[in-house]
Amino acid sequence: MVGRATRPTALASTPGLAPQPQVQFSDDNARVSAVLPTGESLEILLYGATVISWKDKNGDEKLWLSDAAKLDGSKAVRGGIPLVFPVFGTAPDHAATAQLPQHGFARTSRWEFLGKSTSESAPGQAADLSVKLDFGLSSPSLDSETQAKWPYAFNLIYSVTLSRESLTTSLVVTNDDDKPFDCQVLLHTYLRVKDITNVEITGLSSASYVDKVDGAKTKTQSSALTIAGETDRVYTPSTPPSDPVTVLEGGKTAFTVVRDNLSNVVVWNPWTDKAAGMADFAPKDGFKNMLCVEPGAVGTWQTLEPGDAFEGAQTIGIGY
Ligand code: TA6
Repeated sequence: MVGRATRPTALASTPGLAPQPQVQFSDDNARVSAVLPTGESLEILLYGATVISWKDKNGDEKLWLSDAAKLDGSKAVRGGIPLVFPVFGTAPDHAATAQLPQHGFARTSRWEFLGKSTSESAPGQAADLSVKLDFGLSSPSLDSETQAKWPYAFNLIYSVTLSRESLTTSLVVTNDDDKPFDCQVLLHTYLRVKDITNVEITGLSSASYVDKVDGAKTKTQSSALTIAGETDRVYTPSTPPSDPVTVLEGGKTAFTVVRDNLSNVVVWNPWTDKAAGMADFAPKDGFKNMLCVEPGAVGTWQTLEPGDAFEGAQTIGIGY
């Protein structure tokens, strides 16, 4: 475990080695940041282990973050990549999670930074071109009120890997209890787009979905998805998770999202009224520049027996 530091600490790298990713950890302002030798960068808040910034080699931000987002742990971050666990939304009919807040406690808990690892440069390769940052959250680190609401022994390991043209986030849930528990997992990614009215999403055709804007009716996606109003849908694609969901802007690929062991994709844009109703959503027309594409296992419950683990991941690729 990395020791408590007052000033940002640059994690050491070996002299003479190829240029290395630079990682800074600041316990005080609860952040970890990383920069690749080629310029790509990342910033993660220990509150919720929330990725709050991801920039490409040109310094262009890929994630949307509200100007009014709370970054002090007082509320889930409005933007970036909040982590949803152990319940998606609220589940009043599911006794074990009925008392938990919307989207669970992982996104509002303070995680620990467990350390970094970098890719080994292949002989002759100029530089180490990816860095993996690991974060942990386990039941003893929850406050007593939350422990009382969800009295299970668990361990979460969250790994964020920054590479040149992609970002991978993977979550491992382990049941350390002597009784089974149910959970749901989702990576609530807020992608930044230039103009939502110019966006098309492919890779969901013929997928069934629950339309939460239309009385939770179950429907089937016919063609590419465009966003022209409030959208809140839970998709269950019939295609394998390895088949990408692609976000195009003006016909050009902006993002590809590939899932691993996550059978659902939630697509969300609050549009005008919902954005106006959220105090931490700013600017109010910010919905024109964000699109949530959220891989998850939320259609049913994952039941973990004692000692069992569940792992799910996403890889977001950048289209230049
Ligand atoms: O993932 C989509 C969704 O469940 C929407 O229903 C909307 O509520 C959104 O999450 C944001 O939830 P939050 O609790 O962050 O306000």
